[in-house]
Amino acid sequence: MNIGMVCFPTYGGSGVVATELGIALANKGHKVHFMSYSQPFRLNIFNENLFYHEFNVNDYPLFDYQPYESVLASKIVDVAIYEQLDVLHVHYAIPHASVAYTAQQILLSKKIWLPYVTTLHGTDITLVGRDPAFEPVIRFSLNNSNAITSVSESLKKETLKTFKIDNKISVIPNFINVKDYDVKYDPCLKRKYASHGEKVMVHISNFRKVKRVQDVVHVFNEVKKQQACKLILVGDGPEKVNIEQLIRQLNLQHDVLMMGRVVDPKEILSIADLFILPSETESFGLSALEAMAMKVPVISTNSGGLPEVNIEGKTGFLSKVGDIDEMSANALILLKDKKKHELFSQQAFNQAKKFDIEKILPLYEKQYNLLLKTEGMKS
Ligand code: GMT
Repeated sequence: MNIGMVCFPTYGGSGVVATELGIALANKGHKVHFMSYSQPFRLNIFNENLFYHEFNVNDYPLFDYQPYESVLASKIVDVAIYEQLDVLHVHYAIPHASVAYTAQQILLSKKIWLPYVTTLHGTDITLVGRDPAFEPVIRFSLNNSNAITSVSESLKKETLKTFKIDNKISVIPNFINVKDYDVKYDPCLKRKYASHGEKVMVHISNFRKVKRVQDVVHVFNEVKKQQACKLILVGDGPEKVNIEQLIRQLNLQHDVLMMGRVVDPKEILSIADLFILPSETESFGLSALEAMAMKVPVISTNSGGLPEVNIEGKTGFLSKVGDIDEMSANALILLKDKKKHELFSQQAFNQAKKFDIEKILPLYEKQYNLLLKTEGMKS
C-alpha cells in the first residue's frame, strides 16, 4: 500500500508514534511517504520504503502568520498524484484533519479519491481543542474524516464529550517495539550519573505546563530527604527556565541533571530506577510506556489515559494531580524495597509487552484496508 503520513516533526509523542508506525509499515513492505516542514526527529534511518517530502512555509512580510495549512494541503495533493497514494494518515487533529479534508476535496475535483484517517493524540482535543475558536473546524473535519482513531479509551470519551461528533472513533493504543528495548544495563554509565550508588529518577517530556515538571522537582526534593538519589530531566520546552529556578531555590543543582533533548531515551532509561510523570492531563503517556519497556516502574498521576498504561500497585503507583506527598511516599516505597522494585520492574515490562508493535500494527493495517473500501468518488 502507498501511505501518506502527516505529523508534526517536533519533540513530542504524536511525531514519535507517526514515525515509529511509518518505520514498522515500511519494514512490512508498505511504501510510506512522510510530509512535514522538517524531518521528524526520529526519522533518521535508511529504508527503501520510506520517503520524506519536505515543504517550506516561506516568510512573506504581508503575513504575521504563515499559511502552513495551504502549503501542506498543496504538498499532500502533489504527493498523492505523483506517488499515487492509496490512503492518508494524519496525526494530531489541529490543523491536520481540516488540511486533509481540503486536500481530499482538491483531489476529488481531479477525480482522484484519497481517503484519510485522523489519529487523535491528546492535546489536540484536551487543551488546544477546547478553545471554542477551534470548535467548528475540528468538529467538521472530524465528522468528515473517513476514519478516526484515538490513542486511548479516555481520549475517545473526552473527544465525544467535548465535540459531540457523529463519526465512530476506534481506539488504537500507542505502542513500542519490544525487540528494540533489549538494551544491556551498563554499570559504567550508571556510575557516571550516580557515582556513589545513588538511585536514579528520570522524567522525560517537552516541559510544557501540562507536564507539571515542577512537581517532579518537589517529589525529588522529598525523596532525597530519605534516600540518596539523583534526578535526570530529559527534554526542553517553555517551562525550562522556571524549572531551573526552582531547582536552584531548593538547592538541588548538584543532584539534578537537565540533559536537554535526547532522540532515543533507551540508554538513559536503562540506568533509571524510577520514571515519574505527574501530568495534569495525559491522553496516553508514551514516555511512561517506553520506561516500562525498559523495566522501569512508573510514578504518575491518574489523569486521562495513564491508568490504561500504568497499573496501580503493579507497574507503579498513580496519584491525584498535584499530590506531591503521596507521589513521594510511593517513590520511596519502590526505591527502598529491592524485592518490591524487582517485582514492579518485571510487571512493568509484562504490561509494556501488551503494547508491542506486533499487536498494534495489524490494527492500523485493518483501518487502512477499510479506507480502501470507501467510495468517495461516487458520493
Ligand atoms: O506529550 C505531549 O505533550 C506531546 C503530545 C503530542 O501531541 O505529541 O503528546 C500526546 O500524544 C502522545 C502520543 O500519542 C501521548 O502519549 C501523550 O499522552 C499526549 N500528551 C498529552 O495528552 C498531554
